Amino acid sequence: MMKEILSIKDSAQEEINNTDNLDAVQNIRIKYLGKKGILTNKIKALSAIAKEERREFGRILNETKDYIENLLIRKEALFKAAELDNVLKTQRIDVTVPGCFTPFGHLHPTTKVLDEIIEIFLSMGFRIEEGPEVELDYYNFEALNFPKDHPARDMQDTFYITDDVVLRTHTSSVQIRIMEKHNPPLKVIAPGKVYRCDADVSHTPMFQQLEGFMVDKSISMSDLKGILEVFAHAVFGPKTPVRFRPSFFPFTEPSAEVDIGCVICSGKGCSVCKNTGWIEILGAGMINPRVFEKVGYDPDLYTGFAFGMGIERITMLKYGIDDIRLFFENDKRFLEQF
Ligand code: 2NL
Repeated sequence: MMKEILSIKDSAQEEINNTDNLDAVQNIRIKYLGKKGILTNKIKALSAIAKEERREFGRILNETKDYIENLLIRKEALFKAAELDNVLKTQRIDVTVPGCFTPFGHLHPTTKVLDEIIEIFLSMGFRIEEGPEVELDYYNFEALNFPKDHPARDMQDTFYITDDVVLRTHTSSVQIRIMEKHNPPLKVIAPGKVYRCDADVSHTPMFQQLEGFMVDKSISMSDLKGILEVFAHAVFGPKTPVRFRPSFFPFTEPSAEVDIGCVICSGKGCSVCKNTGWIEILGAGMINPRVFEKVGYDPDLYTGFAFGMGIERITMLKYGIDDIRLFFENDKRFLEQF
């Protein structure tokens, strides 16, 4: 037994001395010390030896194992050092070579405009609220005084999930949820994605909207005019003409559409303003008392205004973009201009 151990030790030592690469060292480790290695097998065989001798052979075997392991580690260290030496000699780094330039990205134009608009309303004391994009028919239509046969409720205009669940068509639904939960005074904006069954140069099935409302005792149309004029002047410049034109929405009474002097032709008349000199930027009005009744407000005590705008539309007007689909194509030649 002793002879055998010594011969194992000698042959391992010789093999290790004669290796010339790291892989070979690893193979020798497996050959002698691996799970089925020569020395490992000897250690396993200890149990078959007479008890009196077992202790002594065990000790010698373990010493031999440590001895071989040490030789292996030293040899490995030698090869690793040589390898590093080689890398340092052959792969010198030239710190004077110019670095790679990583171009900076930036926010999407509609995100920039949305952020700008939000900032304007925050500065006037509005707070931001959000709500679900998959919405109950009740919050999207019913509470907003849409009659059952209103064309917007048609499957051709609205994405229905079930009979009474829709993809919200405006963020007014958020405002109803807020009014249901909180009593006036309230001054809220609700930005977010909305969905309509529509697609052409000025419509996409998803677009972003920002609606806002204010409710308190004795809020009037002049509050609405003041707030929206500040908004229009902040986005389109302080000299931009602003006008209110009578309109109709089920959720406001009276209702108005707000126009600015055409940003393309400065009011002279062009194809964008269809020769009227004016461009519509948003819809607004005094909240219909029927909406107040739905959310449990006393319409004799409270009044309020509300407005809504499409963010893509505002962005198109601000930058003179003529096709809404450009926002969704991710063409860097377009996006890099903002
Ligand atoms: C448009 C018109 C508008 C509102 C949205 C509103 C919300 C509540 C109550 C009453 Cl909770 N009104 N929102 C009012 C008038 C117009 O949007 O053209 N949007 C793109």
